[in-house]
Amino acid sequence: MKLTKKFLWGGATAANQFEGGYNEGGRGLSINDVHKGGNRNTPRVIHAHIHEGEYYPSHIAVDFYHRYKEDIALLAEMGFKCFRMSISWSRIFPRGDEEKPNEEGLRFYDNVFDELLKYGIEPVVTISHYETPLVLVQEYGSWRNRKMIGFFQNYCQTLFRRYRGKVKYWMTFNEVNCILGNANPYLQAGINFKPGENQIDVKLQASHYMMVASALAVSDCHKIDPDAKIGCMLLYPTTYAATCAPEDQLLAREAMDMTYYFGDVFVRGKYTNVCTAYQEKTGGSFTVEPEDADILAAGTVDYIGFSYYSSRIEGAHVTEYTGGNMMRGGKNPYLNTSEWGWQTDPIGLRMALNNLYDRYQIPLFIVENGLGAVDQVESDGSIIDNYRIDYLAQHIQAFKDAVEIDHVDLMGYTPWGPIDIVSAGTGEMKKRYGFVYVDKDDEGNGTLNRSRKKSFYWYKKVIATNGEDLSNEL
Ligand code: BGP
Repeated sequence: MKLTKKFLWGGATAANQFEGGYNEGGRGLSINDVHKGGNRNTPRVIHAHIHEGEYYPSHIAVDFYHRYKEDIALLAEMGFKCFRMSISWSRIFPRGDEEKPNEEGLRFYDNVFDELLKYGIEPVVTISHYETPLVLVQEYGSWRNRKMIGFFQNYCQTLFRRYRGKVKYWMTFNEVNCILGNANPYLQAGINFKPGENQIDVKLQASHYMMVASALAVSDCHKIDPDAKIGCMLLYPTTYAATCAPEDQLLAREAMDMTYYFGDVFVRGKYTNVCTAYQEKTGGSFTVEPEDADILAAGTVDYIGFSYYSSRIEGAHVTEYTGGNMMRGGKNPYLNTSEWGWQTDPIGLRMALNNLYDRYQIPLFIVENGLGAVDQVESDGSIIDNYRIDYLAQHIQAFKDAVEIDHVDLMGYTPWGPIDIVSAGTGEMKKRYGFVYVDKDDEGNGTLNRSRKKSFYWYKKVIATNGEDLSNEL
């Protein structure tokens, strides 16, 4: 099997890290607008409101809001077949609980989709990528509250009706499985734990409401636009046992339960034994309404979108841990790490594709992958990012192997941040993933001008040859 001509080559972004224009066009605030920047060693701090004089990376981000035409022209120049982006929920519903949407917000995305389609680039849209409207968090407690299902459903129906025929690929919640693994699932679920709260109950309840909301979105999407496809989005942390001790094998298998907890419900439409066993093990409890089982069963996804950056190990004697933003694990002595401590493991991507396809047998879409690195601008303005080319070439080879040798059904590949954007984990700018450099630093200074890196020309060649020529020769 070869990659087909329909293979969706592209790149991926999220509004909160890319778009900016945080107080323009009638937009309301989202959870990320009060999320300060940090760095490798200093975690990002969450404020209750905007503090005058403080720098918040999402406010301007890299200003796609005003520069979308220039940016899309650059994507088109690379030959993109698709572009993954997210819609800022509070641009469409500024508070989140209104009945009627903000027309100016809807119009902005019409303009973006029209611009993409002008070049034959398919929009791939995440409905909620790390930015719940702030009012829903502060007045309703976010996904602790069942009312969120109705607000989300209204938001989704609005999008499906408005963009019917323009958007053929949707995804519901970004990396939703990180709710269970994260100490504080602020980005995924708008939840910042209160003192004394039963955290596992809250996590299971929020997960349940989000799974019901996601299933309703799938059913509504199919009804409103039968030609569109809608998937879930999971972070996939390929996990190896630290040793061949059977106990370590068991621990490695169990470490994946938090991911399959969501995958099973999204794809199979019910809580499987993995899910009920996990609930029992954690001792958590949550409320389910009688209609929920039917909703979950009816709203199963068309494909699985997933992010893959690195793998991890699990076992009884793991003592050293890796870097990572949403999920961490044991350090693998056979792998090299990035400047942020993320392990590079292309074979782990081939494993991820095989594991997911074996288990679910529905099409897969790699919607995030890449290397966050510091780039050096040379005196002539060029940026020679061979490290990024190496990383991506190895991962592309790995997924080609999964398709060509293992016969996995893969729809496309959208590496993270094709144009440099703000880091979700640290809020930094200097952690760059792009083919296009953006002149901005960690304090928000810079012209925001765009320039092409060496990888820009390399990725253009990769797309033009449908992944046949991965060499670093240009
Ligand atoms: C994923 C998120 C993205 C993105 C990416 C890279 O977890 O879905 O939003 O940012 O990781 O991580 P970071 O930005 O922390 O380097």
